[in-house]
Amino acid sequence: MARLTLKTLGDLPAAVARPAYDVGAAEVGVVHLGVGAFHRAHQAVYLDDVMARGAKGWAVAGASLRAADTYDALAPQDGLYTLAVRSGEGDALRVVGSLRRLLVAPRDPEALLAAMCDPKVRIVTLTVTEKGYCHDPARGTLDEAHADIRADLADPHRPRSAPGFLVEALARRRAAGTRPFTVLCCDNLPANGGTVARVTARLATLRDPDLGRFVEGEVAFPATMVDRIVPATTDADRALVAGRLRVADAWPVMAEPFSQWVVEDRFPAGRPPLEEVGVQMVADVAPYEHMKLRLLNGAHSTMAYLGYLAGHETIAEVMADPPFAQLVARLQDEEITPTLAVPPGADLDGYKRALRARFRNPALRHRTWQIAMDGSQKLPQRLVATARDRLAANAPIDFLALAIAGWMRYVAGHDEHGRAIDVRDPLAPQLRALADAAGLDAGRLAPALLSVREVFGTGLPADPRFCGAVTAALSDIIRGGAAGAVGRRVTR
Ligand code: CS2
Repeated sequence: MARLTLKTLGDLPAAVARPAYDVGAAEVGVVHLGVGAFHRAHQAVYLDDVMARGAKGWAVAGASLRAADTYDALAPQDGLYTLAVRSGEGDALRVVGSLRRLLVAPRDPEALLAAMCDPKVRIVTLTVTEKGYCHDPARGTLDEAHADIRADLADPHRPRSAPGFLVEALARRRAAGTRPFTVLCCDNLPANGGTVARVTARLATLRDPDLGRFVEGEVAFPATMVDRIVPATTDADRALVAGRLRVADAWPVMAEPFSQWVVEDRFPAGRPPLEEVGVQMVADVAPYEHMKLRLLNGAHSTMAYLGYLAGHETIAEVMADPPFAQLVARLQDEEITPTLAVPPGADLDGYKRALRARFRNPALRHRTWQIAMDGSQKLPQRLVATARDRLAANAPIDFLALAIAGWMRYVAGHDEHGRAIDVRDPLAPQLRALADAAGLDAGRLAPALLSVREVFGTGLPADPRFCGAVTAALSDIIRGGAAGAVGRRVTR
């Protein structure tokens, strides 16, 4: 079967949407680090829309910081790929053209640095996942002991980490008299702009205090809230897309219809007209971020751990299990909502109703195991911070504690039938060692895992209300199973 390329683009069936601009002539103005499925279903689509409206100079050079698989799949396709939007009504297909260049950092770090130093590049966007910032998730500061950070300090001109590439490229631009690019973090970190600014400035300072002051004073790191559910692409998805395109696409991306991007409007080097394509340009992203991280991602992680343990493969399956659906609603309504500073004019009830409908989307097949990954990096902002706010208000944390206990039971490494769980997490070895030493005994396992400072910080584990609630929930899960514990908690 022929491949999707600029040459075959014109022969696609009429039902497949395609770029409404001259793709071959598009010029790069954005370098993206972490060119995975989420970027390709989100920021790259908004930029595709911007270019379709006639704005020039905003195509993307997308870099992978680790594996070459995206390059190997998309370079032979001239960077073209399909976005399949999945809903109960079927799949709507669209070929996206904004990704004009592909790079693989470990293969050729110089090529990526050269792209980042191009004066035409005005923005560097990032989706490198939470762990890609090499930071301490509970404190939001650079992890100076991180192996990649130490390597980047030892050999700064040949970086490995995302912060290492930012610092080296900013240093080179400064030396060349080119104005700095704006750094736009599109990951689900709390206060993502400020966090990435802090991490990057700290790394720069460790290299050279003067460079640190430059990053702090001269580089903009606007905050963003990004939202679109994008499950990992499967071989069945590839076959389905090829059947519809009548050419092969080695790596299409599959997404839900919903998409939201809220961006702090602070781009000293200029920006594309994002407000023309549905992006909300605002002065303060914080309330949007809180609402999304806590209500969506907090519920996601809750369903991931407890749902996986109860034998549910996908989020839609979890939502079809009535006690779980009740858990999600009560967690959101009773424990998360009271902690939120609501965005101006927001209809919170409508937002939550829409969220639950998104979770129920039967066409998505979003796996609980996928969301369960990297819990140590996600829990602080998704669940732990909410529990901290609740306790500060002297309010109960029954559902939050159950979710956190679900994570503990999951990272202990065996499911309820004794089968090994493939726990993916940068702290997995440490979590596993703590769990093995404690055994499946809530009175020992909960305090052992609560001692992981990167997740829980130092104050909360010492609070008997927190420790007590988590231990009781964990004990319930260990004794009666996750499904049993959820059922008992929602009928109480
Ligand atoms: C998910 C997110 O995998 C996860 O941790 O919770 O990727 C989620 O689907 C997105 O943030 C939705 O915007």
